[in-house]
Amino acid sequence: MTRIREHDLDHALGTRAVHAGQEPEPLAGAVTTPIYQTSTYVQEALGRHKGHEYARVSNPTREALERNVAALEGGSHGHAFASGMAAIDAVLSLLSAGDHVVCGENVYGGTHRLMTQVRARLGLTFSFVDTRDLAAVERAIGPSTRMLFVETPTNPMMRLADLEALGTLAAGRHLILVADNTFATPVFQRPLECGADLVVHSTTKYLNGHSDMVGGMVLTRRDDLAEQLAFLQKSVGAVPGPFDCWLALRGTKTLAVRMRQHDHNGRRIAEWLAADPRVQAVFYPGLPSHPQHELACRQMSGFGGMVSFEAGSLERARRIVERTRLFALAESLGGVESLIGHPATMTHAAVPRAMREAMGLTDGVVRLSVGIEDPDDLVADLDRALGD
Ligand code: P1T
Repeated sequence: MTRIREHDLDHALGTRAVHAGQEPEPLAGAVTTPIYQTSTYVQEALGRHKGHEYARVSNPTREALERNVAALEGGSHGHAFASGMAAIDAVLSLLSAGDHVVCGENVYGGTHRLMTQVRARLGLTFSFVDTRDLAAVERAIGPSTRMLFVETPTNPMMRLADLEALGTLAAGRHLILVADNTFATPVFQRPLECGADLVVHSTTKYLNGHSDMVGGMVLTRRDDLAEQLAFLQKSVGAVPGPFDCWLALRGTKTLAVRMRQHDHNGRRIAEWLAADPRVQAVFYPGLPSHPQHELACRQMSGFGGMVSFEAGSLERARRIVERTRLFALAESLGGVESLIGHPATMTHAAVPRAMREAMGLTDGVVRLSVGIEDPDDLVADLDRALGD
């Protein structure tokens, strides 16, 4: 179980990003945490060792990452997993057959697939609701409900859930509130401070930031949940290798500065798209026209680089995603380079069409992961792609 040290929380977020969880390495004084590329650790005598026995259970590089991201989220414990999906699966493994989960209807397609096509077979039950609507969430809670799982902003419709209100609701009903903070990152939103019990991340995205590894994290302030997660981490074994942890740790050092540029570019592109008659609607919480803009300003300190828009039809969407040059047509998000995607056929293809359409995720929705390039170049790229 990786717990942060008191001094990991000493400083502001930008400083924590660079330093938290890491000490100069004692052997040679390397300022960068080494990659402890080992599967096991020598024991001096039976039961006597330096705190590590086997690398599925613990690894110093992994622990540095776990402490670092826990400190960024204002948590006390971090657990790293081999992917965002493995992190979410560990969270669901806290439950038992017969337990019920209330989940946001608009979550990443892979999260919906894991719940409905894997975990449901093993005895969990799920209700998918619009988590913008507190009354709908309350109505979905039944006697066997144990967990409330939300994304905010949601992927890809950029809808928000009121974390403080949900935190109060979850505490009153003894539910575990889980927030997927992949889109906002701890730079702009810290769900644990609003009452969430667990934060999950796909570290593949902004935390790593360079599109060169796959990973996931779970962060918490609760000792009881941290203990269970550590047990699951070693028992199931869906752990990341030390090199991927090292890449993610290198990524988090620049998280605060990268997010500033993602946010700057995201706002610029959202405003530009909103003013363009070729675009039917723009989904971005930083726009005053976003129906939850007021909540966004209260709950988030920035809005980031994820922007979705309605192009009008599958044909229009296809034309746009195939014509951009800087925005690469690809799954994933959160890297320094801009990506463009078509959720209905890519990230959310596993979600039934009727459910997609009910939440406005039509075949015309295009999703942008706005990178940190010069925003003038990004606008010019989109302008050309939207043209006839
Ligand atoms: O890809 P992985 O690291 O396993 O993370 C899954 C995941 C979890 N949560 C959110 C909000 C996500 O967006 C993702 C992965 N999403 C994409 C690959 C995507 O393009 O949306």
